[in-house]
Order: sequence, then structure tokens, then C-alpha cells
Amino acid sequence: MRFDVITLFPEQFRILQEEGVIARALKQGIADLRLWNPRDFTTDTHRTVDDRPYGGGPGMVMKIEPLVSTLDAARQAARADGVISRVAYLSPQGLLLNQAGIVRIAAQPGWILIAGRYEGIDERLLTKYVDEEWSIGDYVLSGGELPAMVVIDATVRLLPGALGHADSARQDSHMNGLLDCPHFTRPESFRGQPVPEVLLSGDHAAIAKWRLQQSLGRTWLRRPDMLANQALSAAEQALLDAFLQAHHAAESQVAPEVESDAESDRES
Ligand code: 9WO
Repeated sequence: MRFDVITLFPEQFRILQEEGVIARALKQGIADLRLWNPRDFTTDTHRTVDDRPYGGGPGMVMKIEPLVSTLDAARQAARADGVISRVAYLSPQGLLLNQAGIVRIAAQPGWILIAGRYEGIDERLLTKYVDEEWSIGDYVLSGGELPAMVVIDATVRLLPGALGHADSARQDSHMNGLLDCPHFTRPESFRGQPVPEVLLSGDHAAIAKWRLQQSLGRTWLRRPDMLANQALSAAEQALLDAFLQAHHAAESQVAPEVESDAESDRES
């Protein structure tokens, strides 16, 4: 899998290339990351990549000519390596990505990612040259570089061989449409907080059941929107019911607490 990133700040991607799981995957050739600076594709003496917006207003807009020249060069380089890439632009106006979106991205052989700066890019680039527009969340940043890195990180770790343990990615939070279960390591008790008994039992079936129940319960409490999109099996529903019964019993024992939004949003 190949990423070609168009950015005025290629140095920012060193963090991805030098340290951690993604750096290792890149060094192993599991994924390929190339960086392209539109400033290198300018033709004027001042190497201009931005200009004032038509219609006036504050700030600057990224010029279309250097971006298209960069895009052509990146596309050709990928093509020369046998990769036909799609083009995506990172912006708050884009399609909001979730784990299913990342799985879809990982299924392509290559992506050219455009990281914008200033107030954004000339709209005519989006109209004619960009296949998809992606958002990683409803907030505005100072550029598309961090979102591009987020997408690359989330995608590369899904590729076969990227993670040490074969099952790590599959067992991740969100891969099954549920939040992750709680995790514990030694010591067995820390300042009066014990590790849940079942995790010490050695009973792998019971542990798997407890973890699924925790995942279901936490998803119901924290992210009811994720459960609304999927039907639970009878066994899962029973685990969730038991979780909620225990949760409500525990809650009614402690000092009165304001009901959470997730709970006030539904009949329980
Ligand atoms: C900057 C600005 C300044 C004054 C008035 C309006 C303004 N809008 C912007 C703006 O949206 N700048 C963007 C910065 C232009 C495209 C790249 N930038 C960006 C991408 N910010 N946030 C993202 C982003 C991308 C994906 N997911 C979440 C956020």
C-alpha cells in the first residue's frame, strides 16, 4: 500500500517515519510513504504557492497550478511503481471517517493525500482532481498534515504484518463495532483496587465472555450511537442486560449522581 502526501511541510511527517509501529511497517516495506512539496513545483522566482481569495476576505488560498503539477508528478511516480492511486483531500467539510472508513481506505493500493494550509485550496482542484474529501472530526486545525498522519497511522496498522501480534488489529477497539474492554496488568491489587477476579481465573471462555460483556456495556453507556447501527444476538443482549442490571445496582448504592446524557437519552 502506498501513500503520496502533498504538503508544504513534509518535515512534519518525520514523526511517522522515525518512531513506533508505523515507522517499522514503512521500513519493512509493508507500506510506502512519499512526500511532495508543491513549492518544488512552482515556476516563479518567489516560489509562490498561495494567493489572495477572489471576493476578498482574510487569509490566503493555495494556488491550483503548483498543486496540479505536484499531483501529476505524484500520480506518475505511483503509476511507474504499478500503483493506481485515488486522490483525497483532508478538510472539515469532508466525509467523517470512522474505523469502517479506514478499512475501506486500506483496501485501495494507493492514495494521494492533499494536506491543505491557509484557508484551503482552490475549489477547482476539488471539482476536477479530488476523488474524496475526508474529515477526522468536527474541529478546525491549522492544516491537513495531522489529519493525513492520522489516516496513514490508522490505515497502515491494519495491513498484514504491520503489528507484531497477528490478532492485535482484529481485536482492537472499534473493529467489531464495539468499544474496547478494560485492560489490567500487575500488580493484582493497587491501592485497594483489585483486578477483576475472572481475569485471574485462567478460564478463557469466561474471560472472553466478560470482555464481550464489558465492551457491550461500555458501548451502551458511552456510545449508544454505535449500538443503534447493529443488531445484537440473543446471547449478546443477555450479556448487556446483565451488565446494565449490575451497573444500575452499583450506581444506586453510591451517592446520588446526575444521570448521564447517554442514559437520559433512552428508556432504561
Ligand atoms: C482557516 C481560516 C481562517 C480564517 C477564516 C476561515 C478559515 N477557515 C480555515 C480553514 O478551514 N483552514 C483549513 C485548514 C484549510 C484546509 C486545511 N486545514 C484544515 C484541515 N483544518 N482542519 C482540517 C481538518 C481536516 C480533516 N479533519 C479535520 C480537520
